[in-house]
Amino acid sequence: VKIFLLTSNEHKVNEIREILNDYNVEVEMVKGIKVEIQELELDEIIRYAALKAKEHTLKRPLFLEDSGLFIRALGGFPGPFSRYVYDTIGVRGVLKLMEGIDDRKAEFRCAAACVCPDERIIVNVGKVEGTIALEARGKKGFGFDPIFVPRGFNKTFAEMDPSEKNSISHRARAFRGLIEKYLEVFGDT
Ligand code: ITT
Ligand code: NA
Repeated sequence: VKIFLLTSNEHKVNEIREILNDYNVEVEMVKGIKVEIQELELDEIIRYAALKAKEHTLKRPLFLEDSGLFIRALGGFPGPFSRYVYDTIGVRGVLKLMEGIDDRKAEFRCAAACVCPDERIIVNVGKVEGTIALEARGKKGFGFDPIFVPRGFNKTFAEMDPSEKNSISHRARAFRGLIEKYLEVFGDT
């Protein structure tokens, strides 16, 4: 089975390729319009983006995702604004906001959507809990990976090989659930 993935982020493509490889699913990156409404819930953001993407491309099945880092002590910030915060104040800025804060709990969330061949939209959400490290560590991955320590580990996502990150990540959980739902209905087509 082959799917199209609408994103501008090559790191996402690499991770999703490896995640879906277990299902013998081939991934082709598509660059196009991913409309992002200002909403707080990622599943609402991605559902709207999928509706809009459906109007702009005929490539099916079309997958897309929205993800972000939600820090408890900051009321969930940067959450849906993660891309903007990463591009502006960056990892160092977030560490600065967390200075002197003992509650370092955070989670990564990913809402993934599929526009099916019959135009139906399926959404599936995944998350991984963890903490914000005291300093950035590691060079792998992307985005906020150097400051996120998943629960049960003492290394950051950026210190993990892709396969280790993929074994627990928000993105892997979102996409595994989504591809299973998809293949259940469209596996033979
Ligand atoms: P799209 O074209 O798919 O929208 P994007 O990078 O703009 O690509 P988002 O709007 O979903 O994607 O922004 C998510 C941001 O959250 C992303 O730019 C990272 O800064 C951060 N993020 C999401 N998942 C992450 C992960 O697995 N590791 C590190 N940072 C992540
Ligand atoms: Na984006």
